Amino acid sequence: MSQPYTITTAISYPNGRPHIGHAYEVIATDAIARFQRMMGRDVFFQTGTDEHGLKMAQTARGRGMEPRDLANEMSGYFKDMNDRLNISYDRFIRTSEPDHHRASQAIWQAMEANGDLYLGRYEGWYSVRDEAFYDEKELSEGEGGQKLSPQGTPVEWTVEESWFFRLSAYQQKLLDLYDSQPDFIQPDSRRNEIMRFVEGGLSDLSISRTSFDWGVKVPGSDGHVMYVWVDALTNYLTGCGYPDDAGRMARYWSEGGDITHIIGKDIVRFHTVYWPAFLMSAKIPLPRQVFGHGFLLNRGEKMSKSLGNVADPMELAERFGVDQLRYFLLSEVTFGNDGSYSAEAIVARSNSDLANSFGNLAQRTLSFIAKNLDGRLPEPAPSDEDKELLRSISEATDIFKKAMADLAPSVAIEAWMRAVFACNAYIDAQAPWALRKTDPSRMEAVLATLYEAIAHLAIMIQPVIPASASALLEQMGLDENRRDYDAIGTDWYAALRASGFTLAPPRPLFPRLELTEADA
Ligand code: ME8
Repeated sequence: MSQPYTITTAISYPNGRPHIGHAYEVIATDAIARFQRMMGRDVFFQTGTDEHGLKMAQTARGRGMEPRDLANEMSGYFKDMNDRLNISYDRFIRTSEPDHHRASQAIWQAMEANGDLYLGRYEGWYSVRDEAFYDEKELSEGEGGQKLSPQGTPVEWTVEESWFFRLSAYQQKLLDLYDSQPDFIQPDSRRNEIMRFVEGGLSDLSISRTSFDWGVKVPGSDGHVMYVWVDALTNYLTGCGYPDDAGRMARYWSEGGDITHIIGKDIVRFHTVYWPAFLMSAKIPLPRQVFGHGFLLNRGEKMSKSLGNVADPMELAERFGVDQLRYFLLSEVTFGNDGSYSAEAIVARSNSDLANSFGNLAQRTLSFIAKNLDGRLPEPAPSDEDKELLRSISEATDIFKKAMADLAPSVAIEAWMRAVFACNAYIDAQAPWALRKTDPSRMEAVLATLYEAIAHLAIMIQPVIPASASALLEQMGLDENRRDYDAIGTDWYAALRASGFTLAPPRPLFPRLELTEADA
């Protein structure tokens, strides 16, 4: 059986519709999941919605509806977005689902059994927007003396009876973890930030609420619901079969397992301090890595509802195309850093890389074959230059694979793009259209080389632009089980020729995108 690989996104608060930041995270994670599947791994990829907590309860109240109805409505938009963006999730989890309540109560009981929970009284600052408690020393002052969290959101003084988790007991264990597993927090800048925070000392964490009831009930403690982050983080275990399905857990969440959480930089603390502490307490294995990606900014500015600059990913996908949007986000932004998007940038990137470079290469090669050879696949007679081109593509594939395995999609795409340029330089140098009259057999050899090269480029880039790449491979006659990385380096071309396959006139893959006046 192939080696398991577990990968998750954060689960989103469905207190509004998804924005481009949500789309970015799930697209990046999807590309990595697809890549690992192409490497033959048994991937479990989970995403979903985080439906409990005060933020959901307050938003619902503001709209005069029940939290459950708000969650049902909005979660649907997140799921639709995933389906529209071609996200290959294995499970879309909703934290209101019964198996998730069961998992959350089980981890609670395991932490309790370990002696890490106690009943007390919480007095302190809480931000509903962040669903987070803060120490006085972390706060700043905004307009009218309003206290603000480090994220700039308002905090309120909160006093209530609460269960506590003995987080203070985990300081050294966490520091040891960061030490012994240096890749646990990535990128390194986030790791340093978290290490400094933990070195500064940890207070026990309030993990239940009594002032509202929209959440997972605390077992054996009437009137208490779990602090939303306790149940939210547990979603990762629910999807892996915790606590009832030991076989599934052994596969997707085991000691030393290849488990990666992809999340945004604002929630790294929850995933790298609270989460490993909860897991240690409950005696459950830890994930291998937490990767905190950067934020997506609208033309360099933070998106916010009040600025009215929150982009709807569905509109962008509708207008520019799903693969164009995916390609833009993954190539333009170095994974881990903040990045900016704008209509101009999406159009420029898509036209230069996809339409002009790759699309045009495929289109002119394939239509030339369809027209001049009536779709018969040209006969190879590889010269040194031909071999050199194919060798450079196979090298680019190795770089691509390494970069994707290291969670660096923009580096992977750069290697792909260099290989596309190499093909374009080759086609210009060999000028097959000029060979048609002077040396038809050399023309065939050049076209055969290009045919293989283009197929390999399409195979390579599938995790990023899955629909366009597979449409191209389909047109080119590559069998579905011949489209993973192993196909590169086999003699699929000879087999395809021998099968008598004929190429139909190709359909263009990437239309040239245009800006409108509204984009200026
Ligand atoms: O934080 N650019 O949910 P959420 C890039 N429910 N990523 C962004 C972003 C932006 N502008 N804005 C948000 C939550 N994100 C919790 C998570 S996980 C157990 C619980 C990212 O809907 C954000 O960093 O506020 C997070 O990873 C994800 O979108 C969901 O954010």
